[in-house]
Amino acid sequence: MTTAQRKLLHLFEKPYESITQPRSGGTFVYKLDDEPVVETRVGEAPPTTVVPVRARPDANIRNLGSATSIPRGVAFSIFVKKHRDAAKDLCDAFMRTQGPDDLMEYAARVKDLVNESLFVYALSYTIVRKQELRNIRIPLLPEIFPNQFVPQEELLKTQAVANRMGTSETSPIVLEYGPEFTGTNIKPEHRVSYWREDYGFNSHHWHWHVVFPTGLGGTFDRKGEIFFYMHQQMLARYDMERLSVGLSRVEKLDNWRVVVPDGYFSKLTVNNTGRAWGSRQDDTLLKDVRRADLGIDSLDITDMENWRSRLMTAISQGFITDRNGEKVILSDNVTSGKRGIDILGDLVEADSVLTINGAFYGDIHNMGHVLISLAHDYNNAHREEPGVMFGPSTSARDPVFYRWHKFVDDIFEQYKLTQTPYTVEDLSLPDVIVNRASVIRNNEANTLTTGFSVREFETSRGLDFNSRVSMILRMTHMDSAPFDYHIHVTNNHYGPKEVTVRIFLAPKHNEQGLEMNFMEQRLLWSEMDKFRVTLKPGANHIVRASKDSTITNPNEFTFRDLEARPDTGVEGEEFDFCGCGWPQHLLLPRGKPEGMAYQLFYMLTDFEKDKVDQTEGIRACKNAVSFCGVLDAKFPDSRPMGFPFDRRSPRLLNNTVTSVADLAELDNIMLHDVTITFLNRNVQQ
Ligand code: CUO
Repeated sequence: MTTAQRKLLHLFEKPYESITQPRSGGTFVYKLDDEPVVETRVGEAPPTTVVPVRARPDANIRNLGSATSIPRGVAFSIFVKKHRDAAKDLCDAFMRTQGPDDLMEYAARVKDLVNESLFVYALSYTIVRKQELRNIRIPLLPEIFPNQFVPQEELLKTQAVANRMGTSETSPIVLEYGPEFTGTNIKPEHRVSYWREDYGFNSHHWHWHVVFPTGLGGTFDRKGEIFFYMHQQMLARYDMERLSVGLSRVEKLDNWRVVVPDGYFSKLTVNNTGRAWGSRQDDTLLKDVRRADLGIDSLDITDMENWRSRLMTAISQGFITDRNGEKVILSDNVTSGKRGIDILGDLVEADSVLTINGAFYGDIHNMGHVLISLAHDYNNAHREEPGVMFGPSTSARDPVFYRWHKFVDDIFEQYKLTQTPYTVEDLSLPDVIVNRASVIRNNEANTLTTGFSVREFETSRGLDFNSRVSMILRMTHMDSAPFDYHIHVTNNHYGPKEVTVRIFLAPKHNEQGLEMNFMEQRLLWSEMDKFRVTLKPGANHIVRASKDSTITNPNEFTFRDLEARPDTGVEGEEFDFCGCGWPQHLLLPRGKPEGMAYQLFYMLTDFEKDKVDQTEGIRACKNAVSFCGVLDAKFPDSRPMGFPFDRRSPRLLNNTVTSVADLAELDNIMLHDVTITFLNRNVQQ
């Protein structure tokens, strides 16, 4: 019997080809009962798995609402309202199905009617959100859309090799790619392309936007706040990479009337026909956008400036104005209702369903992506596709993404600076003392290493080309050697004490080689892990493996992994799986060949204060809760995201904290130096 996983899995395969085409090297076919079976191509194995798909009178254009309004073959983006509306209609239709077979049949019937990227987005969204599909996994994005990760020129080379192969040859065709990507070091910005163009990082960003969709409705806990926090952490980590290659921290893009100095040429294609993403020359001026063909009738830079000034007015006044003209106070010190940062996140992102007053505060973040992505052809004079900034699967490749998000983050930071600094009470944990802490790798303390590893994907899954042999993309990417945290703690309580352990990493020095004060270093602290421990009375030795980090997702599945996967019930590990998160291989920043100084910060807080009341039976996500939350449940930490670095320096016993070392004077906090050395060789474990 064909498993539910396989029945849904192959809907992700060959997104640009007809549903009737054989998949998985010709061994799998969706057989539409009103269509003949398509012959497999010369040399392919005959289908061994034929999945019947009944006619569905409900799966037609009339029932799909606006889902068919985005043409096939063009770029799709949830940053555009018209595209979001199409996504909502398709997601709603998929969500109305009952169980995997029903979804498979419905989706198979509509697949060739809707835009390919929209289809994959909506199917992924449905699998993520539907309770009964918790045991279904989504394959890695580079296998679904290799064109969004590797230039088509490279992919065509492998197809040419396949075409020349004799019928008796069986070994796979291998394409090596990375870590040198789209440009040369003539442009300093390309020094960090190994990170910006990382497959796992871009897959994570796409997946995050599937888990937290814009404007699709649904219930989410602290969605606006997590939008702020996850993107703030992307920036913190990007800045760590920049410092490690001798670049200064990213600067916000807040003047939209002067040229954008850095261009970007992705060399990627929007689909498999060779239609290229637009590119941006160095020193391009942004322009008012007139692209009705993309669903953007009119977007003026003046609109953006108005929205910005309204947002900044709201932050400085401490309240926003809702649609009825009523004041809504912005404060993070609330005991019920939404925090100010959460309201602001919904407003800035902007989520058209959750935003309190979209008509007044606008759509600044989404439209910034659009404005930048269309600077090269703002009025469709050249019939060019948008640039990669257009959508979440590709935008973070472009250096301007970080400049844009730095601007977005600055709005949030302006707000955060209005909040009362944390007090000793907020920060301390009486009778718990962190005596010492360290990280250990190969019996060595506080010396960590990074380098490269290789990951293989089958690009033949996503290409409109059936090859007898597998076409493998061997992608070289950054990686780090695993390590353990060791934390020695004394619990002076009479009984056991439940605590949350929070671990952050930041570079020790700024661009000038100087140690940073608290406020300068504040935005560089990158969350590494956050977990709960029960301390026994007296001495405790906590050991935590880096691979267990709660920001990362160690589960990346290829088509091949999922084909081999048995069908399982929705219980135990299956139920607790929450496949979203930062790529494990980018947990550590690169560091320098000669070693680079970082600091690790450990803070223990009272779990009684941190915990939130959850309804019974929620998933216990082991991974990635810090960036992805827990679906259908409350975010499992009551503190503001980014705590304790999300506000200005606290005062401790009448002394203002000037550096993080001052904060580490508290017994429940520990700070230590760590050196990260980039070895420039394979560190695969
Ligand atoms: Cu993730 Cu702008 O929100 O890219």
